[in-house]
Amino acid sequence: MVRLVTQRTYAVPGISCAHCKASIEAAVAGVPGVDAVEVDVAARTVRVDGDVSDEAVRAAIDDAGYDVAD
Ligand SMILES: [Cu+2]
Repeated sequence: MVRLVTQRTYAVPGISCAHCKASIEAAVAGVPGVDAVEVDVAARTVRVDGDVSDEAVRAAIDDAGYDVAD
């Protein structure tokens, strides 16, 4: 079975500190298919690697209390 591994980056303007980083990374790591998640506090971005649902990642970030900018 072919596994599609993609890398996506989400802009999350509300990221401001290490707490935000930890909260979002923990939330997104729980999404099925996520291989890696990295929050860049300075750039206010969330990079997600894996075979994941875009909607599920957005929902996880939202549930952690942050808005994804489009
Ligand atoms: Cu913070």
